[in-house]
Amino acid sequence: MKDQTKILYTLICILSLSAIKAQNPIIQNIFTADPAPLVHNDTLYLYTGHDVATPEDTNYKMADWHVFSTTDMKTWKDHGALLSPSTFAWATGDAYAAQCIEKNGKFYWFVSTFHKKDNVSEGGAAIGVAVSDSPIGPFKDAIGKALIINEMTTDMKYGWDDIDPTVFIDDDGKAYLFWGNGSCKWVRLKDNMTEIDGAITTFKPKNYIEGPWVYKRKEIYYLVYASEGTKPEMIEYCTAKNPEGPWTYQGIIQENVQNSFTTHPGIIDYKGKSYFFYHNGSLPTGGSYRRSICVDYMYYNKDGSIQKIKQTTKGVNKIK
Ligand code: FUB
Repeated sequence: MKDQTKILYTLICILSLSAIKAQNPIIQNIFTADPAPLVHNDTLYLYTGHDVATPEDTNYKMADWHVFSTTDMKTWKDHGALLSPSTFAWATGDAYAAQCIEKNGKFYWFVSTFHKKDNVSEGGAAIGVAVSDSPIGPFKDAIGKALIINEMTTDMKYGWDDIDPTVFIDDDGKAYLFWGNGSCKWVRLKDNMTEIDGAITTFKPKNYIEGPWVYKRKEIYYLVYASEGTKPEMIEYCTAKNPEGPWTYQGIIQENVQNSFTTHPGIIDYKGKSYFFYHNGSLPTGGSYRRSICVDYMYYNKDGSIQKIKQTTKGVNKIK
């Protein structure tokens, strides 16, 4: 290559890589976890959890759920804390993983938090749903009670297995709720998105821990989840020809992340590219309870299998 061509080639490489590499973690003003992307009207909205634990804390402290948006995958607008467990009169405790999905012009934000001990539940993790006419709220409790309570599933003998909801609407309009720690559970949702329709099914994909994300691409259904990995979590996946299964294990798509025991997938196509959102603990003073959301490109092989994610987090010097 001539010198000038070499310089031009190097410049093109630097520019194309910096688009995403430069910004991981993408949110640097607060600690965020459990990313859930949604595309609406050419804008990508990112629904997140919010870690407020101190560096000394040894468990989660998650105050509320935030929304960010972008139209260029580089600049992120912070819409603030648009929902918290206090929105739900029946809830108490932390704002665990959540996902917002649109149906017929309404936005349904499925959240995991904890149920008060009362005449409905003995307590434990529960799933609620908030609704709004806009992706950025205002959101209110859609049903005034939890959609899923701990007592509805009994295969896991602890109280925090009913977490991490993901909702998928198939091409025929049928909606499915998947969730769970320790085992993956699913149930059909009625057209109103606020009632379950039928019995809950429980199953255990290979190495499954939590954080399911279900979607369809080119006739293949994908179930991506946080897995046992080498104990800090990894991300593995299954595929199926039907959202009701059976699911076939396909392998690992993301290895351990920097400085966090958990990680959590959020997958979406936007403006012709596929994106993989996840969290790690790479901000200064970060860690397993002070996490940060990152995004990297996702690539599929011709047969629909997913290539390993190349994590481009570099870490930053200070929380901005
Ligand atoms: O953020 C709290 C919990 O950690 C989530 O519900 C899990 O998926 C894990 O990320």
